[in-house]
Amino acid sequence: MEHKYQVLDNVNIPEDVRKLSEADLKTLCADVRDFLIEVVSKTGGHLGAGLGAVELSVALHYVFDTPKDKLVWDVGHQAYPHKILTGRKDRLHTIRQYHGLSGFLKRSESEYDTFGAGHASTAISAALGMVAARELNGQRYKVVAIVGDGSMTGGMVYEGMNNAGIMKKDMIVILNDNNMSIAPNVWAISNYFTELIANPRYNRLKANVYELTGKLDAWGDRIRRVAARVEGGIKTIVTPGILFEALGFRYFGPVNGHNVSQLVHILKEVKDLPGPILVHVTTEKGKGYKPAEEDIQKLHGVSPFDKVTGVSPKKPGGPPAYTKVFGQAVVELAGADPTIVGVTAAMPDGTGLDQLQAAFPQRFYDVGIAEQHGVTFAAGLATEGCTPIVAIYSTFLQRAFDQIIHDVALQHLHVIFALDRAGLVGADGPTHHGAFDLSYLRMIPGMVIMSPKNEAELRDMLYTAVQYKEGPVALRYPRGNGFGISMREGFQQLPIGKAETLRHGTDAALLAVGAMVDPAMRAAGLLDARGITCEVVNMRFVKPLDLELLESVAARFSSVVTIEDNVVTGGFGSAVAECYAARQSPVRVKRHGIPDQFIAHGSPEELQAELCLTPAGIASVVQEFLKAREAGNVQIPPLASVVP
Ligand SMILES: Cc1ncc(C[n+]2csc(CCOP(=O)(O)OP(=O)(O)O)c2C)c(N)n1
Repeated sequence: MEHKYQVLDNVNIPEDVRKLSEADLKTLCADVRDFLIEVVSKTGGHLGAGLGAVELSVALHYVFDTPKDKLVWDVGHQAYPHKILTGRKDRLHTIRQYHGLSGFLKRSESEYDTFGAGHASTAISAALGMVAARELNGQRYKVVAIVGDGSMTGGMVYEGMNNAGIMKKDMIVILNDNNMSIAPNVWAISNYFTELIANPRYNRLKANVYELTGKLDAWGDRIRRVAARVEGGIKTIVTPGILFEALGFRYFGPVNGHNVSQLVHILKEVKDLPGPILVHVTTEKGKGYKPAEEDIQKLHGVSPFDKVTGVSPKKPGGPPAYTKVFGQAVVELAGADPTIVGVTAAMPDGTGLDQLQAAFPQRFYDVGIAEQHGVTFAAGLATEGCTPIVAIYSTFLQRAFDQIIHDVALQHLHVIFALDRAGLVGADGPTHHGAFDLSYLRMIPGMVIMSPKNEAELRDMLYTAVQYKEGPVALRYPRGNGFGISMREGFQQLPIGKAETLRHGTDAALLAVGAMVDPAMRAAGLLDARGITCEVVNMRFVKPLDLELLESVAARFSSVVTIEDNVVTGGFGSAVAECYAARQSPVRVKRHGIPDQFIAHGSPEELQAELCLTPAGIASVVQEFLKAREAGNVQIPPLASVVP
């Protein structure tokens, strides 16, 4: 750290925080905020949420005996200040980089990261599990779950609270309420809170009751219980509901989450209270950094930026992103077909459905961070003649696996799933890679799965999906930009289950899907120069497979390489291998894709290179595969050496 930070320079771990006077905490917060802006302006990463959680992070580590006491952060993108305070400030500049710190919570990274996260709404359940373990093991420590208001739109939160309310064990939930998800939050309960915060009569009464209970330490729990009843009574009179209390939580708040002394005060007060406690903390996303306060949505996640202006250097105008092409195509199709509706789970911008929202607001639904509900909601729409396009990132659709099977596919409902961010996503890492969708969708009867080789094909596939009325269709495409190829007006319907042969060859057939088609073509170019000629097929459909094509390939080639940016286990290559195995074909299949491992974070280029998914990598995999055969390698290698 070149910079001088008055208090932070002497703070490395929470023990150091706890040695500070309460007066120093304010300076520490200012230091953490400055440091966070300084580092993230260079590295890029999540900014707004962390800035809003500075005081909360400091106060929590000040009051609780971490890591013995467990802090369980939801999602994890707000945990940069927590990372700064827990021995990682000197490595913060590596965040989200290859071999650097993770942008989320990661148990293997620090003992202070008690539970891995990246997907929303998990903290209360995980914390409750720790509470149950604590009781079983006869241990004594505090467990605190910190959940954002956006994450409170996820159903798991209520499953966890309901269970906690029944178990009645000591635990604390901090509701970090900044009234924002990534986009403006769509939480019906936020109206209740707005009223709560705006209602001075209730707040005054509440403060009095709270003061009273705080001053009656000597009388212990009994008086607190009576006071709580009084407090509950007041609330029912002056607030529209007592949701959390009904779930068995004692509610405290709202507390100003940027007043560190007040936070420390209330955390000390509730720390030893029995039973489930909820502390409602109001914060501001981007707090203390003007550009982030002014454009919270944009500065949620950022690329490196100028600290003074908050502006990132303009990237050279490249080809349009898949997301944008998708969003535009949805609007065009919706213009012609009034049955089309769009469904997003808290990601209107991220999925490109914001374009539909602008053009046809009445046919756009943001259901919150509620992928499961979103899918079944779409199923309901489909039963009544709507054509729902459910746009959810590949990784988040994992949440709705049963809903896809039970509510959509089993009833043959025409729901279109648009899976953005399929394949390796890069810096967000293992919690966010879209590495599994081909596997988890392929097994579902009646599901049509396609993946475009470029952005023009994405348009045609979306059109094809809308026309195909017989059941669910999934369309998966990668993060990032297309190729900038010229796009014709209108759309072309593709024959379901038909592949496209892009070049002919004699030595091997490379069967590729989606984003892997281009590198496969380039790999074939590299192999040409080495005297190996490959046929390259853009499979287009992972389900149904083009059996005629597979038949023709088997008749002409003894070596087939499948290429996908999905795990090889149960993915596209497995589908091809299953086909050939079913008819006992002698064709040898090499499945190339993401191995059966969780892939760390890094730039897409670094990860592709590591996994041999670049043109050069694919070429070397194909060459090795052919070499083994040419050498007359009749020895059957041990399974452990060939199973990826
Ligand atoms: C299951 C799931 N769906 C979507 C997301 C994408 N996502 C990341 S953060 C976020 C908003 C979270 O809002 P909140 O919990 O209020 O935290 P804040 O950023 O406001 O601190 C969303 C939708 C996710 N992480 N997990």
